[in-house]
Amino acid sequence: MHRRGFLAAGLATVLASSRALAQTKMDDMSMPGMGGHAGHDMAAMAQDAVILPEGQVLRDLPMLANEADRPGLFRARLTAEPAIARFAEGRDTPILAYNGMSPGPLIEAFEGDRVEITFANRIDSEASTIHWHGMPVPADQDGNPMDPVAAGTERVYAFELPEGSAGSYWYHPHPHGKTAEQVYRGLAGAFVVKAKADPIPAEYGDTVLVFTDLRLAADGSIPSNSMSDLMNGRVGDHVLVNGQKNPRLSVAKGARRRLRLYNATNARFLKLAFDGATMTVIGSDGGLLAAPVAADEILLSPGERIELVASFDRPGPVILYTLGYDRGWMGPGRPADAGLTLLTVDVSESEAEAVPQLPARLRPIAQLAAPVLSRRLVLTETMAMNSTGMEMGFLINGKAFDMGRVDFVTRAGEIELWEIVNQADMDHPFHVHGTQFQVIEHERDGAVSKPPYLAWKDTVNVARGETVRLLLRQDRPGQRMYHCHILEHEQLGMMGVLDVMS
Ligand SMILES: [Cu+2]
Repeated sequence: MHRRGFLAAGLATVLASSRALAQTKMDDMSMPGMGGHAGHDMAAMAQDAVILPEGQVLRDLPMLANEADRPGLFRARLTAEPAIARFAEGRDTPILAYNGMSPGPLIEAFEGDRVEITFANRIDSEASTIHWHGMPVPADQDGNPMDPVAAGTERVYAFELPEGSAGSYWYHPHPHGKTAEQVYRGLAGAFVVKAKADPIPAEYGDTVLVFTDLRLAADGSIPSNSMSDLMNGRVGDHVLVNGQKNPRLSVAKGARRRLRLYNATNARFLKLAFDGATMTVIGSDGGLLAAPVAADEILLSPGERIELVASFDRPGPVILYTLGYDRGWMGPGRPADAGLTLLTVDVSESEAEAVPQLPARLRPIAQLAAPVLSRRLVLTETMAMNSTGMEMGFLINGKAFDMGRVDFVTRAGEIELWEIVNQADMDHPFHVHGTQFQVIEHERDGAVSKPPYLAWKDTVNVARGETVRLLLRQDRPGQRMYHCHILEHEQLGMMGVLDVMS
């Protein structure tokens, strides 16, 4: 590995402790040249200097090859290791990669398959794990921070994909205190579980679009988190699609495309729309909806996924772009979030061959029944001065995460109502491990609204001042995490432990 990469990794290790970071003096934020703390200033300089190429042909994510010798088994290796990427002309960028790539290879398996993935951690002197975000895997296979894979070691993650589990999942590290950094340095990948009988016409294809959020310093390196990043969550300078900036896709007029959109950024909210194509939502985090729903725009908060069918009925360039969304921002440097072009689709004048219509019904979704109990989780942010500077805290029910503490005990198979109350000044996308839940209502300023459709989800945005109620059932025993998916907020305490008893 490059010497510069070693230095970056070393600096990151020094800065890693969340307490040390949280206690960084506030005035470091506005001082350029303060090493790792000056991320935003370095980023501002970098924006002048670093230009990423646009308009390359959208690449399909390389697939993780199945090495199994029999049907029904998916067996492979994933290695997390330092690598060098080339995002900008003439600049090497030290990153962390799965099997040498970022995003990591696309994993595709089928309902009913058994999965055995050997994970090798070759990150310099840092523990890691693989968390199978949204997937119904046993607690001891889910890459919890309590189950670290030490640097230089490996382990096997093994689990079954139950019938009915088809959906757009993803994988990323979840080690204690290092999740945010390992993700923004490059570790995230998509895991698609396919249905044996899929109601979406095969003619629509199946295109995975993983959004990540890159910040590059002028020398091509990825700067460490600044104090502003820790407070607000890290927002980068370049939203990438499958690792490319504004790539191009060519389709014929009248074509329909099935798109799986992944927000794999640390903290960037993506309010998305097509200019020149229509969108129909067909799936959420946990698989297909009961029926397709037309949409003009989609808010995809960090950690969320959505499945769409896009219809390209007008020739010419069509763009997938962002609209503005105010998710709350502390201090200066709120990033411009509107008007980013993420993807350009060239729709030709020639007509596509006729394709089947979307079915009116996709799959049944049974509404979860009456809960046996309800829990209230109140999200707050605190800021306090102490002897070493300003300390930020992101809390659930007044407590910061403690790996040795169980916050809630539940029973496998019992339906619970969770009321997530956001009393903070920022939106917090709330994620629960190990299961899919159903959002039943949102409440804001006394006004209660229902979600537009019933869906299986594992991550839901809870806007500032909002209360979200959801029904949830854990089917497998063991300890499960729940947390804010702004990964810097998770790092600074907005996470808890649910112990599921059999
Ligand atoms: Cu948060």
